[in-house]
Amino acid sequence: MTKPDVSAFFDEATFTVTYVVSDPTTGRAAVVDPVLDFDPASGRTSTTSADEVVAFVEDNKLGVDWILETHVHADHLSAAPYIHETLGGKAAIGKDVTAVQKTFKGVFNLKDLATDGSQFEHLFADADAFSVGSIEAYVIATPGHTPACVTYVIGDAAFVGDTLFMPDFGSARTDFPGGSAPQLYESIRKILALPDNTRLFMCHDYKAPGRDVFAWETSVAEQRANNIHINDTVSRDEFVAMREGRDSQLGMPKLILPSLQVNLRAGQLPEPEDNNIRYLKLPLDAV
Ligand SMILES: N[C@@H](CCC(=O)N[C@@H](CS)C(=O)NCC(=O)O)C(=O)O
Ligand SMILES: [Fe+2]
Repeated sequence: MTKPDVSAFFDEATFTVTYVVSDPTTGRAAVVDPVLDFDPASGRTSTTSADEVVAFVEDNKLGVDWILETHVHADHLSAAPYIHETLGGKAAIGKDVTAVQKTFKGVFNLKDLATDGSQFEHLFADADAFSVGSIEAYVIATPGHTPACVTYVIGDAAFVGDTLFMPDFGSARTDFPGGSAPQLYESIRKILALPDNTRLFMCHDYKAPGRDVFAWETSVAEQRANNIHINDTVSRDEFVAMREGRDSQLGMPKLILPSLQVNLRAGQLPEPEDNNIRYLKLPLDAV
């Protein structure tokens, strides 16, 4: 099996990892979870982070076929539209994005938001196959953190989104609307059933007690042996009790309200008003 080249771009402002995954034989590539920088204090967006990805793709003469979102992110704005404009590629996400759109259409009162996922160019169902150049790839639906979460398996590499984090940090939270700890347990067991030497690429890293560098790559074998939340000795009930306990202590991500409004539309910013300025909403006492 050809192994894809994987390059990581870490955004320290949101602890998010963007990946460029490419086929060394054809130069075809996918960009996973691109970030649009956003400063909530000033309302300014910038493409500094995304431009690093663009420069890397151009310098290495790669061709982008896919822009893959692992889920509707609640902690950063997606740069999928910017990547699409500059590099091309089809923006794709799990088909259950429709459930997330239905939930938040109400919260944000987005009367004209289509809730059929049509803002994305492709919707993936569980087990759908695709390819990155000559490398075979497929999707595993891995809900639990959100209903639309998917894992992309590309050759020997899996992009797990918010399911597992590094072994010393554990797993993703399950307290967002439509989240479920029992579902996350089942989803993680599917990832851990991949071959032991599968490379696993995390969507976030927050460091961990005793570790002062960021890290985002591990393997199935390492997770099964060492993950502090879910390894081969942890039962479903133990995981659910731990996860729900921890979730009840967590504050909301800093950028959840801006992120959802933008990411529900595949990263498109709201249309400008008649003064040519775009606005995001801040729903009070609703989330
Ligand atoms: N402090 C971060 C928190 C982000 C956060 O809640 N991350 C989610 C993924 S979107 C998570 O699963 N965190 C796991 C945890 O903190 O246990 C922020 O404000 O953005
Ligand atoms: Fe997330």
